[in-house]
Amino acid sequence: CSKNTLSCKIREQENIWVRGRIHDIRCKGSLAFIILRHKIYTLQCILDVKNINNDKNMIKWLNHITLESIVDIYGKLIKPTIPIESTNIKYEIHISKLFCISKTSKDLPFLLKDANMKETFEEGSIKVNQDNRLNNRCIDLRTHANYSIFVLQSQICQLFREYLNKHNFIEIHTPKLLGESSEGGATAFKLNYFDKSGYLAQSPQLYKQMCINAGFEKVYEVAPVFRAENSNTYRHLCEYVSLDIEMTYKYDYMENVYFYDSMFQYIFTQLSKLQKNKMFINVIKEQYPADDFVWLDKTPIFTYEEAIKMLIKNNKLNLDEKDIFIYDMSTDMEKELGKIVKMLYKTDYYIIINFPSNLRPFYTMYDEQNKQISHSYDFFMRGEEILSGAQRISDVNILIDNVKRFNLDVNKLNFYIDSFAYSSFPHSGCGIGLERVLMLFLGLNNIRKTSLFPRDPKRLTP
Ligand code: ATP
Ligand code: AMO
Repeated sequence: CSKNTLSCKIREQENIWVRGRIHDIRCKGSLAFIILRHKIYTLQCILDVKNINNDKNMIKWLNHITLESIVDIYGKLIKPTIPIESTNIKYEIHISKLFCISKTSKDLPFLLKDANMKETFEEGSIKVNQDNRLNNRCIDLRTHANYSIFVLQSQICQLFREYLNKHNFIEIHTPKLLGESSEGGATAFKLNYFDKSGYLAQSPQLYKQMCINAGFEKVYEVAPVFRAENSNTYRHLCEYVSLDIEMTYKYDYMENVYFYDSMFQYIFTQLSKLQKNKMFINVIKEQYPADDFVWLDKTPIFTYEEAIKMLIKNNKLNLDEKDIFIYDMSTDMEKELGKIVKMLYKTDYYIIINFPSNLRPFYTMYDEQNKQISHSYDFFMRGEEILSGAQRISDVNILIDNVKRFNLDVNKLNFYIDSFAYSSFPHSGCGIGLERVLMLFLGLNNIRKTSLFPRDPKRLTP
């Protein structure tokens, strides 16, 4: 194996070369103790002037070397005779040569050992506040937890692609510069597009459906979407990565709901059962302790009506049953429901179907027996929405009626509506917030922790 990283497997007493950052350094007499860090690994390296021709200048030089500088260290790998207390260090290197290959030339905004500290609810446990971290995200991303978070984020995308590719989906890339907003005007970012105005895509909704109308049958996309959510909540971003699916069905849209569910079952299982992922999850939990995410082999599915009745029965909501379909479940109520489901079913993951039609977007199909009810669904993790979707209206006349009912301009949506006029397969789809899935899987308290360079109303850099 390559010997230039801290993660390679090497034998004791072997001469090795490692490259990493100086995490910490302590000079004492003729000895220097360096903690070298790379990704999630740390290694103690000891410099004893006896091993370098008694050259004390080396210790003087080391006293001036700045934290986070990158060094190459050559030496022998030794198992310490006395365990190094309160660390997970199992080996150390006795240094024979050391070269600085990139020096930190600016004062650090915070120390990495502080940024790596465990965060609990106890006062004073947060050594580096979130703004300081995000203002200096490039340094913040060096922590063990952050490295692990983004390895897992990459894993989720890979598993999502893997599952869908296995089922013969096509990966598509829809435009992000649009002439018309895809989810209604309120949360669309407007922009100048030469002599016209345009919008940043809030979702690939209209385009993924047009791909179905083109006959693609099953499509998915992994791409950023933009929402002008002018509120600084812990779970909304102005730009997030949307995992979108659109697919046809044979008889009933519920076929697709079961398919999305089996995809999540696959993602959760691979995320938590694979040994390499377990290691990253443990590293994250060391910094951000949280209960394990639990789910059942058979996911509970409730109708909106059943969900509201559960809240009423458990005295969380005071509502007349006749008003269920004019009631919009708030985020707080969703969380209460999450607690009830956890108590009764011992799961953090469940599905709600059949939301009131008036709460869903214009392209959502309603139940022909009862138009108040829509053929829609949301998936929840720890009481919070991670997926939203529905059977789509595929009849062009119903679609035009609905566009009008939502006070939208038919002319501006003609490019989309026309694709239905030339016939449309029955289909449904969903959008999934990648950062939300990861935040809730890990039980983190803020979506900014799972966004590489988060965008919120106050933050456009770095
Ligand atoms: P989701 O993104 O989960 O689909 P949404 O975009 O539909 O949610 P709402 O359901 O309207 O958003 O709101 C979800 C939650 O976000 C609210 O219950 C509230 O906690 C928070 N929120 C939304 N808008 C604001 C706001 N303007 N100020 C503060 N909090 C807000
Ligand atoms: P919706 O608007 O509900 O549906 O979004 C789908 C999922 O995206 C995530 N999400 C967000 N994540 C971070 N920051 C935000 N501001 C934010 N807003 C939404 C949530 C949510 O469940 N076109 C439909 C999907 C479809 O029907 O196919 C849509 O975009 O996890």
